[in-house]
Amino acid sequence: MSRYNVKETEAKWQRVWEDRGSFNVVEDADRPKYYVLEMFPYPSGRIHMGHVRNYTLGDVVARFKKAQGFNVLHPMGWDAFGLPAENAAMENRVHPAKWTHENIAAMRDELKRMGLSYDWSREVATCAPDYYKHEQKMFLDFVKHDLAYRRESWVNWDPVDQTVLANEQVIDGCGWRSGAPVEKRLLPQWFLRITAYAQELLEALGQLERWPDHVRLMQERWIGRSDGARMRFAIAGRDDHLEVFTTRHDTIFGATFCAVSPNHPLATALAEDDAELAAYVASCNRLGTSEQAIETAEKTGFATGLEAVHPFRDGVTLPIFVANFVLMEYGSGAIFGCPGHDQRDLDFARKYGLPVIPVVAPRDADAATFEIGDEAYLDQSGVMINSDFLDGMTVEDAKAEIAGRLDAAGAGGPTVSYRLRDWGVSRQRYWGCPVPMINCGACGLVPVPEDDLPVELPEDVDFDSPGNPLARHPTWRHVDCPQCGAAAERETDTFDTFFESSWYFARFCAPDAAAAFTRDAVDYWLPVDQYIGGVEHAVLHLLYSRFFVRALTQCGYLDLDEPFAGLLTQGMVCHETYPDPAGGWLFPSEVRRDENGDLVTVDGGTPVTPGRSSKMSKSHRNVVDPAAILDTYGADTARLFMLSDSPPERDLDWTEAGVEGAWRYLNRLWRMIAEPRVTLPPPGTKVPSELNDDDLALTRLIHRTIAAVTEDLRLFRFNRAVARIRELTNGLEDAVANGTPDGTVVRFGYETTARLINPIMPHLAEELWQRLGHETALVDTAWPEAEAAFLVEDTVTIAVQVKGKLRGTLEIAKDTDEATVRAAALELPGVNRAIADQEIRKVIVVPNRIVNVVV
Ligand code: ANZ
Ligand code: ZN
Repeated sequence: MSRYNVKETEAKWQRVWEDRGSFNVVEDADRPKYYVLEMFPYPSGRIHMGHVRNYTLGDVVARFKKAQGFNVLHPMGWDAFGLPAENAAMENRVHPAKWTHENIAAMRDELKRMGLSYDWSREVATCAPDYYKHEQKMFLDFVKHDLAYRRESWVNWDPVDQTVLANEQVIDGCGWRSGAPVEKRLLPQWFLRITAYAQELLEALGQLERWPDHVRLMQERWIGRSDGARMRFAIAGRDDHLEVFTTRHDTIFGATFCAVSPNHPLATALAEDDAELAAYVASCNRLGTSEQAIETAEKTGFATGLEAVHPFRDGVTLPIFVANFVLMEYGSGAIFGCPGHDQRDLDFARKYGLPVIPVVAPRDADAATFEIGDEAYLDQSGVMINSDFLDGMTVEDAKAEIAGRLDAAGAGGPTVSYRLRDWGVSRQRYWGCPVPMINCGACGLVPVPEDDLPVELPEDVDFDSPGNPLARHPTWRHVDCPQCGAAAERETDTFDTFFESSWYFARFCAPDAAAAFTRDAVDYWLPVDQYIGGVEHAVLHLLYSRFFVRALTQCGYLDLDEPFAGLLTQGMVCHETYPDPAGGWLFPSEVRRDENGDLVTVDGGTPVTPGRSSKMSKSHRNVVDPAAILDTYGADTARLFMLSDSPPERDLDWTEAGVEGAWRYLNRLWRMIAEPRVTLPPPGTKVPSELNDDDLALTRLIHRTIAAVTEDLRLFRFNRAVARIRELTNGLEDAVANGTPDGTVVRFGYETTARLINPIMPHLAEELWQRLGHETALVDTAWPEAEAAFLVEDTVTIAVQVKGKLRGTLEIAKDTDEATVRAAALELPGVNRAIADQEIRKVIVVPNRIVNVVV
């Protein structure tokens, strides 16, 4: 018996595919296109199991669609800018470019060993000037179209990494990488005007039918549309007013205070002459701007001494506070507080001794005695009370009434606010795309002329001191102003790396084009038909990309509605954890099973009690290195295991036993087909039209498997597809072991198996196909098709009723004639008993379904 030589076989087929350029594609108007894309990786140095799962899923889709006749674009590249390269530079004294390129080379090798069907000729790395120069031009176009701008802005400042953090990079008030408490700073920052598309980004979610609901919901929440009203309060004794945003204008008669954000212009102005207020504002600003930081902090306020004039109650004024819970970047940065109907306002009112006036009461409550205790009354189904002309109205009607009156008085009116903010893209780091702008003392901000692009990163930088190496570089930033020729300085900020990943999918359509995109190519390939990646990108990356296709369409680069027509978010790869008896955690490779099957440490043999399974992570050490799996079992086993255990959206538990199971199955297939126990007729021999019962049943099983696997793959039910193929394997093995099946049927079964496993285990499939005597590689062979004639169910189950009551069932050949069905039904013992000696008046036969005997 020859053994299946995984290493040689996998390397051999990878060479064949590469030599033939099997996965290199060009536009072809005569064939339907299919663009499948996995989220490209950050070149950290090694691929991890999350990558293996992600790329395996994509590869199955790509190979399946290719076999089905689609012109499949399946590219791969590198999201190559970012902080880790700079940190490596600081820790290991290696240049970020060198570190990145070495990592890319190592990871590319690993991906190639997985046998992934990429068109490697399209590989891009976002850190290449040839890539980022297009992004610099896009940015200049965004500036021209008012989609990019600079303004002073409060930012989250990480004092250790010396950089601005996006709100989502602040976790529990600390920097996501450094863990240091985040501070607030006011800095000039570049922004992309994503808010210009807030409504469109929200509405278009409805058309993304092939996106998971939970991702659409997350985006909807992130955009956060609120329908409310603007309301203007005069400030008593001053020629000035305060504008607030509210979604509960119905409660205006319950307002007992107003509050502004610590960074509201009013607070800033007052703080100039009020040291105590200035100190309060400064203490708020130390907190960080993230909503989470603000939400978890204790709610405090500072009474300004100013009073706001109630717009509907004569002679009533409300104290104006500066309060730490009012966000400058939402609504208008100011609110009116209604303690009766907002918990936060209630807590605030109790703390500062402010009145609480209920203005909405349950329908059955007595308006005169209804009171608010420790909990605000949030229900909006009650009636208005204590509210003058609103009394007795529903909340909804009261809102409309107030909005109308505000509008008529020129004091506000209905408005919409979004939680979505403009996207701050400035980062004070070296390893990113330079912002192509120049600061001139005379001309102000001057764009770098397009002919001077790209603005390349200098290579000679030092990482010995914290902060931005670009700002410290002795010469790089000094340039002549392109407008007036005077000495000027370059912008030293670089872009957020989400900038590069917002358009890479379009660059893959023509990665060598002189311009960012080739219109014919993007028009042909886009949108991406199927995008696959982790749910951690459900909001930012996907929303930014959706914004980008709109912005790029507006600037004339593309003509596209949405970047990704279909989205699959894969679950995590998990593994048991192993607490180290000596403290900390053990790697799976550091434990083994002893003679009794108990877990012990590899050195020492100390017993280990396994902990819960959780996402593979360095901190828990519950990681398995894909390279080791590829060395031991090869790519096909890893791929098979990734697919067979759970549906792609679910988490998957990586177990040694599971991998071994996959390995055994692979070898079983090899033995069954490469060393057949029956003599197979030559390839191309047809299955005869007359078959005995056993051969007919086997033929049917083969066709049914083709149909089912095709449907499962279409719907990404990969685990079910694997289960079906395994059933076919069992059927084929049984037939050969226990009978004398026709050789043509067996060949048909083996060939079908090879073709069906091809997207999953492509190396083994090619090898088996070749052993079966085929000269054309499987990669160039069409997907098998089931013949409808073999799919029909051969028997049906018919219910037999007497006077409407079920008395028995009949297993009978499908489409049996009525007389036969009737006779068989009347012979059933249960039916006989029910009829007894009554007279049969009628027998109704519904073909293939039911028989009803009327007595
Ligand atoms: C008065 C009021 C009375 C409110 C009441 C609520 C209940 P959503 O639904 O999330 O949009 N608000 C407005 N601007 C704010 C800001 N910049 N920072 C903090 N809070 C702000 O929330 C809208 C509500 O949040 C608004 O409605 C406002 O308080 C508050 F019984 O106005 B409301
Ligand atoms: Zn100038």
